[in-house]
Amino acid sequence: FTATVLGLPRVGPRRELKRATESYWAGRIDAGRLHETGRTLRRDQYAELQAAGLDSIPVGTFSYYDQMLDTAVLLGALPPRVADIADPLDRYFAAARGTDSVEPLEMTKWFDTNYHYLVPEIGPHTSFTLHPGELLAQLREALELGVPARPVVIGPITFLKLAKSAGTAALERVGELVPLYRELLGLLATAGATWVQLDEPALVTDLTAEELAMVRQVYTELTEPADRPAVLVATYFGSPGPALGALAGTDVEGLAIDLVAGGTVGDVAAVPALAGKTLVAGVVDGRNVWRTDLDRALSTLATLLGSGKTVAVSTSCSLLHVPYTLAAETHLEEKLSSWLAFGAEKVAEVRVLAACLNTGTEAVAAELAQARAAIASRRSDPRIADSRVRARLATLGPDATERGPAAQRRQMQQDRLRLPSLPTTTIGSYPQTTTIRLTRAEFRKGEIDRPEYERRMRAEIAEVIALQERLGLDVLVHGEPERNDMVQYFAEQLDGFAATELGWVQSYGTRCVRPPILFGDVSRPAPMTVDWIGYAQSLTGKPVKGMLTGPVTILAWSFVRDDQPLAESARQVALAIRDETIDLQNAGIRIIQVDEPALRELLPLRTADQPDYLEWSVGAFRLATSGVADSLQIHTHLCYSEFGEVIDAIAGLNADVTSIEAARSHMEVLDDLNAAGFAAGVGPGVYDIHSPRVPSTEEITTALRAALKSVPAERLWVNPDCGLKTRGTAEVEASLRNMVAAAQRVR
Ligand code: THG
Ligand code: ZN
Repeated sequence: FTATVLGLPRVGPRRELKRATESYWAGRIDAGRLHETGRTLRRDQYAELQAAGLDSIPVGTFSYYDQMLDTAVLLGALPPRVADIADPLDRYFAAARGTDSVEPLEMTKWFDTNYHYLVPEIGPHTSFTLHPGELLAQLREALELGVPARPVVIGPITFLKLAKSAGTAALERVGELVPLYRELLGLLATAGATWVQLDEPALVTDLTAEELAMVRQVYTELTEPADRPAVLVATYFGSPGPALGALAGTDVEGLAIDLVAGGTVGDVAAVPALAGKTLVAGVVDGRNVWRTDLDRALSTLATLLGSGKTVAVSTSCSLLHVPYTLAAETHLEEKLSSWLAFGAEKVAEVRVLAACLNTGTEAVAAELAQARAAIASRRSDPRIADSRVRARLATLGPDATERGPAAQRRQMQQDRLRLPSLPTTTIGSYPQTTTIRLTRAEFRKGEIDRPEYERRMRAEIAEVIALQERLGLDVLVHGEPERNDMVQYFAEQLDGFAATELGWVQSYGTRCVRPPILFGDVSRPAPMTVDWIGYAQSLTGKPVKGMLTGPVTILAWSFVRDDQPLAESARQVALAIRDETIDLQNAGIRIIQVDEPALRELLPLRTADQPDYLEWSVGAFRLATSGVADSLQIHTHLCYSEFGEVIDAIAGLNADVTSIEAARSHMEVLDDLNAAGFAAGVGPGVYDIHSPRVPSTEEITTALRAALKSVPAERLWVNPDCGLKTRGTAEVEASLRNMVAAAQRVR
C-alpha cells in the first residue's frame, strides 16, 4: 500500500456515538441500536476514506469506549470484579465507568496527548486468553464492504508497559502474550487480512537495554510463523530511537515512524537493516490542525526512498486527536481556514503525497499549488508576528519572574487578609446547574441580550457568595457560572486564538473537548474576568479569589502553533495573564488563583527533554504571577495526580498557596513536597469531589490531622480536591458544611 492513516476517530462527525452510548447508559436505547450506530459510523467512514483514495484502511480502531480497554478484553485481562457481569457489553462499560458496586479501571493520559485511556490491571488473577470475536467481526464487516482493511491492535509491549500491576512489572509477563498474538495473527490471516498493524507508541519512551532486547525477542517470535499477515509495527509521538534497530533485526515487514513529533530521516538512515522493509512515513501531522507543507514532506519522502526501502505515506499517528473535517466549520475566517487541515483534509494530503510518489507531481499540480499558496499566506500574515507583543516580551528583565522573599510576602499577606489558621476555601467552580447552561446557550444563540445575560449571571454569583457566607468559608470564589471550559473561556477573549464550532476531539469515553486553535501572537484586548470578580467582591467583606487559567494549561488544551517553540507561545500567554492579574489587583482583589492542572501533561516523554520543558513552563507561570505586589496572595491549583516527576517544579512555581489533589492519594504528596523543599501554603484536597458522596465531619477531621503530621498549621489550607462544577448543589452544600465544621474542630 502507499496511502494510509494510522487510526481513526470514532465519536462521529456530530458526536453520534457519544449520544448513542449515553442513551444506552440511560436505558433509552438497547444494545442493538447502539451497535447499529457503530456500524453506520464505520461504514460511512470507510466509504469516505476509500473515495478519498486510501489503499489501506485501519480497522479495529473503532471503540465503544477506549482502545486499551478493547485490548484488555481481547487478551482476557479484565479485572475479576467485573467477571460475573454476564452481558459482555455491560461488563465492558462496568470496567470503563464502574457501577454501584464495582470500581472502574483507573484512567490516565495517553502519552503526551489530551486523550485518556483506561489502565488495565494485571495481577496474579490475570490469566491471559484470546477473545478475538470483536476484532474479527469488524474485519469481516470491512472486507464485505470491499474495504482494503488493515486490522490494528495495540502491541504487547505497549499494552503491558501501560498496564498497572501489583508486585512484579507487568512487562515480565510478555512471554504469556506472545502465543496469543501469534494465534491472533493466524486468525486474521485466515479471515483475509494481508497486513496487520501493531501499535507500539511505548517504543518512543526511554527503554532499558533489557527492554530493547525484549522488543527484539518478542517481534522475532511473533513473526516466526509463515501463515500470518505482513506485520506493521507503528511507533508514534516521538523518535523510536534505538527501538528502530531492535525492530529492524526482526522479520516485521513494516515500520511506521512519526516524522512530525521527533522522528527524523536520520533515525532511518542510521539503521541500514531497514532496507527491504516498508517504511510508513508519518509526514502528515495527526495531532495538530495545520495544513502540511507538501514540498517539505515530499523532500522528506524523497530522502527516505532509495536503499531498497518501500515507502508509504501516512499520518504521524491516529486521527483520533484532531476534529473530523473543516467542511463542518461555517464561521472560521476563510484565510485561517486555508491554513488548516482536520481529519478529512489530512487524508486528502496523504493521497496527494502518495500520488506524487506513484505517478509524479503533474497530476496533483493544482493541489500542490494551493498548498503552497496557503503556506505562504500563513507565513506572511501580520497576526503571526505582532511587534507590540514581541517588543514587550523583549524588554522584560530577569526580575519579571521574581517576587519578594516568600517569608516577607507571607507576613504582608497575613497582615492584610487576617485569615484564621487553617483557612477554608474552594477551588473555584460551583455546580453548573441546568439554568446556568441554558442561560449561556440562550446568550450564545442571541435569544437574550448582553444586559439580560449579565443580570442573570450576576444573580448566580450573588447566590454563590451568599451560600459561602452562610457556610462560613474564609476565602470566597465567584463560582464561574460564565465559563464553559477553563481554557475555552480565555481563548475566546484573547487575540491569536480561534474557536471551532464542531471541532470535537475525544478526551475519554463519551467525553469530548473542543480545543481552541492558537494561530497568532497572543494579546489581551480587554480585561477578561475583572467585571465578574469585582462584582463578587462588592458583595462581601471577605476576600474573593480572582480565578485565572495558567499559560501552560491554556496551551496544553489547545492546538498550538507549529511555527515557533511552545516556550515562546507560553511567554505570550503568560504576559496576557499577567496583564489580567494587574487589572484584578487594581480592582481591589487581594487573592488571585492561577490554575495549572495540566503542568504534568506536557512533560516530554523522554527524560532528556524534561529539564528544558520544566524550565520554560515554570518560567511562564512565574511571568504570569510576578507582576503583582507582594501583599497580593497568589494561589495555584494542580490536579490529575502523578506529581512525582514534577514535584521540584511545583516548588519552583513560587506560589504563596498551592491546592492539590490529595484526597485519593492519601496525603502522601505532602511528604514529597517537603522533600522538595516546599515551604509555602498548601491545601491538600480533604475530600474527593469526583464522587457524589458527602464526606462526614469525622473523616475530614481525620484527613486534616493526617495532613498536620506533614504540614505545620500556619501553612495548611482546607479545601476540596478540585472544582465543584460537576456536582449537585445539595451535596456541595452538605460537604462544605462538614468541611468547615472539621476545620473549626481542628483549630
Ligand atoms: N478542559 C479541557 N481539556 C481538558 C479538561 C478540561 N482535558 C483534560 C481533562 N479536563 C479532561 N476531562 C474532561 C472532562 C469533561 C469533559 C471533557 C473532558 C466533558 N465534555 C463535554 C461532553 O463531552 O459532553 C462537553 C463540554 C462542552 O460542552 O464544552 O464533559 O476541563 N479543555
Ligand atoms: Zn482540579
